[in-house]
Amino acid sequence: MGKPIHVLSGPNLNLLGTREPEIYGHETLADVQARCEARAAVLGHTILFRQSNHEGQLIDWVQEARTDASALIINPAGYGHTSVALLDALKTLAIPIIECHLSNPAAREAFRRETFVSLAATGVVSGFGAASYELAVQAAAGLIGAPRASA
Ligand code: CA2
Repeated sequence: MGKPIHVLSGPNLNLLGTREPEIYGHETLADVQARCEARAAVLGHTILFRQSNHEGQLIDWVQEARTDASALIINPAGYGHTSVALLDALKTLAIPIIECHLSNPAAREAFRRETFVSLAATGVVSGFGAASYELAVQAAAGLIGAPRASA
């Protein structure tokens, strides 16, 4: 089997399922992880699933993905809207990058309509709740091994 697909989730997503279910759904991050692992298994891939509330930790994990991952899925949460440093790290990757959001940020407050991460992403999946992560795994699996288009 090849390298795992790395799945990163950003700040506050450890609390998923505990508030704002009308926006983010009732499932916990452990439920989301189980969905990703099941979908990846069907597609012949494995998952490394991690969450952090810390920008530097997420950047360290993005850098790790340069050598250890076949693709990167990232829900940057609030850092997507603020972190040039995360964008800079993502731009060093030569593997597919899928940006993933539970909600559809484009349909919410103006400050959520832009993410720095999108500038480095191969593609974006938003608005399908926990299924966004599964769809991102599906998309990543389809891209692994394909040459990465550059902007
Ligand atoms: O829709 C998404 O996945 C977001 O990345 C979630 C972020 C938000 O800042 C982005 O604009 C869109 C917020 C994550 C909040 O985490 C939660 C904590 C508890 C319950 C639900 C979500």
